[in-house]
Formats: sequence, structure tokens, C-alpha cells
Amino acid sequence: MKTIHLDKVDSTNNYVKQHFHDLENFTFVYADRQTDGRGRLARKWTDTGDDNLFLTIVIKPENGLKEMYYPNLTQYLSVILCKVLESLNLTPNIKWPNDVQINGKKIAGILAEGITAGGKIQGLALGIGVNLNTPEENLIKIDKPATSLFNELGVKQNKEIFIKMLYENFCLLYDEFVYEGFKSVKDLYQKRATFIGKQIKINVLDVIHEGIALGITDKGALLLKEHNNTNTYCIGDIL
Ligand code: BT5
Repeated sequence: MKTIHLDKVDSTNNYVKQHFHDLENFTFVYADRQTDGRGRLARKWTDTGDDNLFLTIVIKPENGLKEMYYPNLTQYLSVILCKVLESLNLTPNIKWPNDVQINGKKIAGILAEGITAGGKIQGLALGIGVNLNTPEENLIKIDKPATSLFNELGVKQNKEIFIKMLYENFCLLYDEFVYEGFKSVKDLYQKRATFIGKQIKINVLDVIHEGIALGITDKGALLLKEHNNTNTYCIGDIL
């Protein structure tokens, strides 16, 4: 397992993007403090300063990973994280596309950023933030409901052990993912996607759509029954 441990960085995704050509595939770059963590669509990822996980995985197309499967790596990682959390006796669920929650509270966020050169994709900075040790008094400072492993389990978490579990689980199902993309984890994803079968609202580029979530396609898109039509969404957020 190849890791790089930084004391402090603006964003582990930035670090991977800046050093991409010197980093090996599957290097796990993590930092103790992250001063400018990013979420999707220019949102922020908060460092509550309580020994949490800020990690970016270097993804290169070396194992034959096809470009068309890159967008699903965030969903793949959400499944892997759920498996790790379940091994610690937690019951996580996935909120499409890749938020991981416990009892409706966000415990982790995932952000993938492509690295391109000459118009060609070279790989991915696959970032994940997990609230490992944030106490309740700091969780309530986050603008949306949030939780941490410490808050749920009442026990301090060791970052290095957690990273090892993440790494092992990430590698375990990766060959199948390379072979058939999201389809390889679709059942594992849907089992944890508690929104399926429910009436939901989604925001797609600031347009709200409402309907019943029917399921997820083999490509990771959301099937939403709106009135008499079933529509397929590749991007968006469940509200
Ligand atoms: C995400 O974005 O959830 C992706 C977050 C990815 C963070 C990792 S950390 C390592 C790597 N380096 C980076 O710079 N980023 C990645 P999104 O779905 O847009 O959600 C962002 C929203 O989550 C914010 O607007 C808040 O409402 C909420 N949030 C922010 N910090 C949080 C935290 N620590 N715990 C729970 N929710 C949080």
C-alpha cells in the first residue's frame, strides 16, 4: 500500500493534481489538516480540526480502466466506504449519487476531478472526506445535518487503520469494476440506496424534478418516475 502523509494542505485533490505525473496509481494521499477542501459545484468541505480523514486516491488507467467508467468511481467508492462502515457495526446508506449518510446525517463526501492533458484524460483525483473524530458540538456548526464515527460509536478512530480498511476494500472489488463499471457494484449500491421506492426531489443544474425513485441503471443513473414518464438522470443531487 502506497501512502503519502501530509501535515497540512489546501486540498488533497489539489496536491494530487499538481503531482499527478510523479504519483503511482492507487497512491493514497492524506492530510491531517485541509485548509481549502472542496465539495462539488464550488461548495466547501469543512475541516472541523478534530483528526478527520482528508484523502485523495490517484487513479490512472493502468489496469485497463476504460474512460467511460471514470464517472462511476465516486459511486464505487461510496459502496466501498459503506462496507468499511458496516464492518464497524454502523448502518450507512447512500444518497444518490455518492453521499454516505447515517440516519440522514452526512458522514462523508466524495469528489472526483479529472486530470487532462492535450484534451485527453490522464486519470483522476478521487477525493474523500470522512468525519472520523468530530464531536457533536463541532458537527452542529456544519450547515447541513452531519455526523462522525466518533459521534456514532463513542470511540476515537485511528486514521491509519481506517485508511488500511478503505484500501483493502477498494482493491478487493476493483478488477470487477474495471471489467464492467458500475454494473459490478449496482446491487451493492442499490441495497444501501434507501431512497429507492420513495417520492424524492432532485436538483439538476438548478431545476427541481420530483417523482418516485425507481432505481439505478447499469451506468449509475437515477430512474425517476415523474407523472407518466420515467426519466433518467446522470447528474444532480437528491434534496
Ligand atoms: C462533497 O461535496 O460532499 C465532496 C466532499 C469531498 C471532500 C474531499 S476531502 C479530500 C478531497 N480534497 C478536497 O478538496 N475535497 C475532497 P458536496 O456533495 O458538494 O457536499 C458539500 C456539502 O457538504 C457542503 O455544502 C456542506 O453542506 C456539507 N459539508 C461540508 N463539510 C462537511 C463535513 N465535514 N461533514 C458533513 N457535511 C459537510
